[in-house]
Amino acid sequence: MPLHIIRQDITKLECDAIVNAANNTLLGGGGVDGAIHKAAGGKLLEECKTLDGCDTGDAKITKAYNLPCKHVIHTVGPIWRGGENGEKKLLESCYKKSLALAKENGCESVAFPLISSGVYGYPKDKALSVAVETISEFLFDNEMTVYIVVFDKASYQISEELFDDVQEYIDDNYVDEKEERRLYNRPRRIFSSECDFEVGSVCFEEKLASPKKLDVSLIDMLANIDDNFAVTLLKLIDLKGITDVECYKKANVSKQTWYKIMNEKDYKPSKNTVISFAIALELSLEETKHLLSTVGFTLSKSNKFDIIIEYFLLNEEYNIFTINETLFKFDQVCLGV
Ligand code: AR6
Repeated sequence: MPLHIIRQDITKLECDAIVNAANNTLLGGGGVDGAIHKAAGGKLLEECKTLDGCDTGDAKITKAYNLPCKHVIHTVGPIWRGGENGEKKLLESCYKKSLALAKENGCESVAFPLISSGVYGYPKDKALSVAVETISEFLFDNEMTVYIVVFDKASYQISEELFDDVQEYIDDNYVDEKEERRLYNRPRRIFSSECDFEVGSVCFEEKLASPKKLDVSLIDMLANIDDNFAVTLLKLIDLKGITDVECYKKANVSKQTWYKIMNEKDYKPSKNTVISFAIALELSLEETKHLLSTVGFTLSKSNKFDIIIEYFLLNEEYNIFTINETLFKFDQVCLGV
């Protein structure tokens, strides 16, 4: 997947380049800068001394010495001074310049820490949004795997309002497996008075999901067609009027996965990939279920991941990165993995 958000020590990553949140001298410091210099060894400092420092918002590249990656890209983030002093532009520039350097140097994978979000005081949620937006924009025109490395989970915050909303939705909808079995064993008539569906599957979903009006037009158009996933996907892309590339980029799915889906007859995409496409195509809940069914998947009430996806589909929130931030916060696998 082109953009991963992971929790790791960046000095341990074996990608082509890691990015260092440095200061203008490039001569080392605390935080991630200190950790990178320590792990790379003294030769990194020797090379940094030859670089003549670095302006805020700019980036420079060195070798990685004892680190498991090949290069270190040093960038200098802005110090947070309330947000009205050009901090956002400078932070965006850090990501853009670092990605441009990575590209120039043939890097296929790059890992960023959350620049400026430590000693330099940039609020972590805002720093994360800038990182995600700037990197996604770059990935629309470039093939690269980019990691945003979040050191501690506490530093990773989706807005409190969104978190509370999703939590409430999970609480209202989550059916733990034992509880589900117990309820399913109850006599059928308890359910039949509430809806006409079969006990044990759809009934539960219809009853528990918010009764939002669903757009079923695409479902109608696809009804009774026994197409496989690739064919259904292509039809949906046409119906939505976007290009194949726009679709897989928006789904945060790699070009390789796209080619496999389209060219390997027996290739079965993961549930995660199918949902990523559903989000990219801005499908409704019903349409998503239809797409999932072409590969034999469904959404379940005993799976937090599924409930979070359902929440976003019902709320028509299709920003895959917001969804991924939320999944991460709830300890679920992110989309596009
Ligand atoms: N791996 C991944 N992320 C880390 C690691 C690690 N090993 N260590 C810290 N972080 P900071 P800044 C996270 O303070 O705010 C230095 O002294 C950390 O949790 O390293 O840009 C420089 O020399 C935080 O979210 O960088 C500069 O003087 C993020 O990395 C100044 O600090 C960035 O925190 C730069 O400050």
